[in-house]
Amino acid sequence: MKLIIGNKNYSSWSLRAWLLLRYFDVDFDEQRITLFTPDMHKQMEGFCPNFKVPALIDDHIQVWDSLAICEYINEHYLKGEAWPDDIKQKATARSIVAEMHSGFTHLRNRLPMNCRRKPSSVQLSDDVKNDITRIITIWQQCLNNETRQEGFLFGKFSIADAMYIPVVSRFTTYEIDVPIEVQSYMTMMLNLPAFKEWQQAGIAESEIVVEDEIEV
Ligand SMILES: N[C@@H](CCC(=O)N[C@@H](CS)C(=O)NCC(=O)O)C(=O)O
Repeated sequence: MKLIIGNKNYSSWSLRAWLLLRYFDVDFDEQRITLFTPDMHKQMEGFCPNFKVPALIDDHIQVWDSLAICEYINEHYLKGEAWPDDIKQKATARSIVAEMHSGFTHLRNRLPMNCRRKPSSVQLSDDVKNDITRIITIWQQCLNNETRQEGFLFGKFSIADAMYIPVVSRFTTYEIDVPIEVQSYMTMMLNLPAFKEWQQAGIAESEIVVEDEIEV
């Protein structure tokens, strides 16, 4: 099985699928595309029908889009383990994942993931602040549920954590103020060996995507 990803420093959608595979120790090869270079589409040819990463090739099966990949991995390799067991929790998990996948565009545009960024704050519009407030509310509601033992959004690690890991990275590198329980969750996520592996590889990359280097 091969996962096609973008630059580890910048490609937040790639990180989501990659982290799920790594966290659950699913065996896969990776192929890195250098995003926004003149031959990006040529590198993607045959793998990424929508010319975006991530994409997954598993024998004769092709899956593209981060969420579709997470669902495929969950069904075919994890026996459903990557969603909460409880139907109510699963419904909430799917809802917040969908909210991430289809929304928070102000946050995503203004605060692009940049693992290499030395933490510093930037000016935030009201729209970005609203996205941040909504994400903090989601996380607090998940984390305040006392039945959740392991400290992830739904107790055990799930697709929800994988989908929000780039936000954890962004909140850290753009020095977003968060409540203490949210900070504890973020610290745990940042310390996941799989995330550290991705982050270190991202930091070691040399390509610069100018649009994703935010100064003020
Ligand atoms: N909804 C897609 C978004 C994928 C996406 O936008 N990927 C970015 C890299 S993080 C990309 O390939 N950009 C290249 C382009 O837009 O030309 C997903 O969830 O996989």
